[in-house]
Amino acid sequence: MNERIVVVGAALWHEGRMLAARRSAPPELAGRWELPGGKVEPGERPEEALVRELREELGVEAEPVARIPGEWPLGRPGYVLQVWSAELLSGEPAPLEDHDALRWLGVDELDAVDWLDQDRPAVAEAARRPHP
Ligand code: 9L3
Ligand code: MG
Repeated sequence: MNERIVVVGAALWHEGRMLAARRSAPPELAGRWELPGGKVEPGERPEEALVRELREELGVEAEPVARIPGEWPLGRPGYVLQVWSAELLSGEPAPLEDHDALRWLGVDELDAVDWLDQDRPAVAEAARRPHP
């Protein structure tokens, strides 16, 4: 069986800046920056997974706004990254799970962090498109 695992990431915007999160695990990804998110669970819609992951990882409420066209293969076979733009509704993001630093980046600062390879094109696409 060809298992396909969708990982959702959020280009989370607030006041014109996008949130970048630095991974603390696993060791091969630690220190690299990503769009926060995670695996879609069986029976879950991707947008639901995104809301859940942002709650668990950052302690915030957020609303998915639009899918960023495209899909980026991840390192593990069968895994793909899909990205939504999202708007911060409430809460102050904190690195509660899997991250050890957060940064809000303006669109002219997006190159300031060492993104995971697969996230880099997704971040560029999200920044090019209209955002909340
Ligand atoms: N991943 C890559 N970029 C992202 C996210 C949220 C995740 N923006 C990769 C890292 C892991 C896998 O997807 O190999 C599953 O992610 P998680 O559930 O550990 O966050
Ligand atoms: Mg995650």
